[in-house]
Amino acid sequence: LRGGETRVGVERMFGLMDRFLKSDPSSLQKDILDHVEYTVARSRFSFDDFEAYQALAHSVRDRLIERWHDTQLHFKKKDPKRIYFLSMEFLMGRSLSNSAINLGIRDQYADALKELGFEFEVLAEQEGDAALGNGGLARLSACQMDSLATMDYPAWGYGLRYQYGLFRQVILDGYQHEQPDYWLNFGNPWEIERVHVTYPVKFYGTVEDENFNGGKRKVWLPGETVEAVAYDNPIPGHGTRNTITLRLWAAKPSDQIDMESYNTGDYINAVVNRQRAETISSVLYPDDRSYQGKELRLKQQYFFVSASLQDIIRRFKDSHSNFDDFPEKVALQLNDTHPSFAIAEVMRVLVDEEHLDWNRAWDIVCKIFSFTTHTVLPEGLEKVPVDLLESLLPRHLQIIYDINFDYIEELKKRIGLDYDRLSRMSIVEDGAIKSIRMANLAIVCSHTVNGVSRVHSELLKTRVFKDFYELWPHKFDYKTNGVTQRRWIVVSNPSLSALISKWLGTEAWIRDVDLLAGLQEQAANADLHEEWRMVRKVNKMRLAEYIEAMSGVKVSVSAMFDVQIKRIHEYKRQLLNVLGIIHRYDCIKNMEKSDRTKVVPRVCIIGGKAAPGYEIARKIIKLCNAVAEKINNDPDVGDLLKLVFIPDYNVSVAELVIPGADLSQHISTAGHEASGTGSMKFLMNGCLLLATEDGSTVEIMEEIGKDNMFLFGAKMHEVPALREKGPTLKVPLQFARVVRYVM
Ligand code: F58
Repeated sequence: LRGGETRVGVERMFGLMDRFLKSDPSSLQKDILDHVEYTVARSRFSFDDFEAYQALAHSVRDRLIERWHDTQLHFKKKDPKRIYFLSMEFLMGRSLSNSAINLGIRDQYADALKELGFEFEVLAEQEGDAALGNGGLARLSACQMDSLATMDYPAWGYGLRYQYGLFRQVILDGYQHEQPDYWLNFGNPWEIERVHVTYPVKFYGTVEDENFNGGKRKVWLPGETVEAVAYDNPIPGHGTRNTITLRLWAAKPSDQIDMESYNTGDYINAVVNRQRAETISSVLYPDDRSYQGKELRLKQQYFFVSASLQDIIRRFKDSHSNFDDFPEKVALQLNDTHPSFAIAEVMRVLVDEEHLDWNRAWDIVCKIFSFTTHTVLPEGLEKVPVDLLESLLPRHLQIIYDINFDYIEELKKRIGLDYDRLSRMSIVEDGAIKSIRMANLAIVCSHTVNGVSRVHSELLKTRVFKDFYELWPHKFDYKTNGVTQRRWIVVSNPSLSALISKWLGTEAWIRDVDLLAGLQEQAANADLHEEWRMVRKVNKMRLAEYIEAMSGVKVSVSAMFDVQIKRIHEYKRQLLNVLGIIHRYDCIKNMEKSDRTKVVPRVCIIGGKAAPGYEIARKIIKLCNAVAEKINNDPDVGDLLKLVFIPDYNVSVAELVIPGADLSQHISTAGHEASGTGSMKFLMNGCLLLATEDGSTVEIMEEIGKDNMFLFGAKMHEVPALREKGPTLKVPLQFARVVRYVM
């Protein structure tokens, strides 16, 4: 796709040489003003920042659409094997800067806007975050989409278009309060509603036996149908015309009318019932360690899986008639267990609808799925109660039972009648609540099982999925997580981006991150150090302003900014960080005045959301705010120590905080963080890491050298003995009361 290959083909095909939109400043200005007038419906002589943002976004979107169409045409013609990335969560954040930069026309837009009296950055701030995800897993999905586009892959992302994204966090009296994130309130110029790309998704009902070809076959008679409508989000690559699609599904009432209710005159109730369908895609579940028994969550999973597969199969059938070719054209990546019903759904479609025999369908299924897991904890693995599945998806339950039957028979041949192991490895868990182990289903049917760091993969092999590893060692692999430098340097730290390009003498690192290593040659260059220091200083000033605006705390930019931003979790140990801050405060208080000059002034910054039902995490937030209140109001300590809790941590806040950080903390208890990706974002912004040997930090340590980071804490093999020993920490008296009160 690079070098305009697609464009040339398309131009020749349609003779559309002059059709494409121009991107010189005056064409852009005309374009923006036209959108002000005709899209936003405001006078071109009077519009505010938000309206200017809307017009600008539509103008960028027009250019995205051109490339997007070219890409679709190109791939339709070439018919390559496509990657389908199925994920319940995508944390895209804002789109304007990212899109304009990837299209290579950000500066042209900035110039065009300047003459109109607007600043590009100011307009970019008008955009709200698309927060359709919880944390690392969801942001990884977003980074992956950017990289797939940039690397010219024919990829599609599939997910859910939640009307309410992750809750907004408001801090009142130090406590977290959750507010709904109705992010579509002001419209979303980055999506295109596809009113004609809709599929029926069915639930409930019964399964009947039907005569077929002299034998019997199963027929599912569903009890409810909901319509899935596609919303397409074009994702542009950088330095290529490849623009891929993130297709998110929204639930709409089906066109099929419940005639009975209408005929019995219960018109109002019939309409209200139809409206209920929309609840399926209405709200993102906030991170919860257990969704057991949550029917809506299950409905969401199947809803997006069923719609996505209908779409994928339709695309395949457009140019193929034999399903044996399916694995040559389709790769399905399961982002954690959440989309695992896709396995049973493909079997159902192939066997019940396409009438393939079971073994042929199974053979196909085993070639198309790959599974990535993002957790370390066995208790984090999803289980679905059989009762619930039986009522919601009766045919799928039968299929899962059948898969399990064949698999256990096969397993007996391989491992003998070791009933303990057979029972551990079974897809069906017999217990007080009989359930389906989604991870087991995913492993059995996938040809690769990916961990997200080397350590994580080792844990999968030796603990979490040990039985499976011993059976199928070839399936287990890992791809250590990464982040896109386009979002985490170019978009969020433009001055550093310019500095890097200047010193490397090229912008090629924006597509190929390995080229950053070229800076090593300049490692001792004092001019580079000075320029970098200036960049950091300006970013710190920007962050200091934000901190003051959000929390009223004035911080000194000459202090060290020590940052821990991530979801609040016991294993991530924000609590340990706060205890460390209390200790630091205590030391300063007890120090001789003359010794205080040796203390490096420090601003500790903590940010993150707690799952609404996670009491301890909520209390950690309260503790943090209570300690901040005490320290920040102690004039005796002044600028030597400050603590700030940044509310409503999200992608945009991260983009602001990371470039201004001097030190960042990644101090999870060793053996608990599957990978961690925040560390990579800080690192590529030149920030020092204070980290435990956990997840991807082990590989980071090998890459940058132990001497270039602050390693901290117990190693994985030391943790069990420490747990056994119990706590040894002493909290200074003056805080013991605060900690006891809050915790
Ligand atoms: C995270 N998982 C891991 N899960 O904790 C982190 O180590 C890793 O770097 C990252 O995935 C990417 O691989 C994570 O974010 C979730 O948010 C789940 C979403 C669904 C509900 C339960 C939490």
